[in-house]
Amino acid sequence: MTRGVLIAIEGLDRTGKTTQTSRLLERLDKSGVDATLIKFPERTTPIGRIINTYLTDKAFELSDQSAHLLFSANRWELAEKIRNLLEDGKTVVLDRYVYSGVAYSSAKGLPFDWCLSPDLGLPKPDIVLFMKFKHEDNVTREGFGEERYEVAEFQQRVKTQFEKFQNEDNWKTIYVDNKSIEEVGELIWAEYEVVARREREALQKFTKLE
Ligand code: DGP
Repeated sequence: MTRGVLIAIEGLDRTGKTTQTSRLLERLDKSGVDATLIKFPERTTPIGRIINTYLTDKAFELSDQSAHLLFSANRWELAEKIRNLLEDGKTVVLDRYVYSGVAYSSAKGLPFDWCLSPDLGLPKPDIVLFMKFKHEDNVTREGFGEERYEVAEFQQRVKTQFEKFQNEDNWKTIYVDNKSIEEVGELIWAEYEVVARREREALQKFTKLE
């Protein structure tokens, strides 16, 4: 059996990640692919509940370092589940992952490498789809909500940090400006198919060697 595909969908707040991850799940399901969606932060775990309070209650004080380590610990809470699903041949779609962890905390001024280190050892995605507005105006025009990080100026700094990953071998940028939900969905699906085909071909080669 081939290992399942691990896909992470990343991006700033309000780029449509949640809409696209659930559409991707539906399409995988219709295509007969056994897939699971995991959204980070996973707010229902013991650590996730603290993160939820941190995000929604601005009076809840936590040092930036503590907040960062909680977000990372939240990913580690789910790491074994992700690994087991992949080993069972299931595809796993992540709505945010390590890259959000590093981008949001380093945007606050914490050192980039320090931010990355607690996540080292987590399952590496086969592909990271970074949803992004090409034109900055589209970020600031979007109305942000009430949560802690939903401030346009901060989002710009997060974007700069995210872009430091753009030369990673598993990184693909999806531009969302002026595209319909369906058009963005097609771009994401095309990227998924490339990775899924690569996994199948790798398995065939391996089988031939046996
Ligand atoms: P979401 O549920 O996707 O809207 O995320 C909630 C907020 O938390 C959002 O502003 C992005 C931020 N966030 C997500 N993951 C992390 C992380 O690992 N570290 C930090 N510092 N912030 C994160």
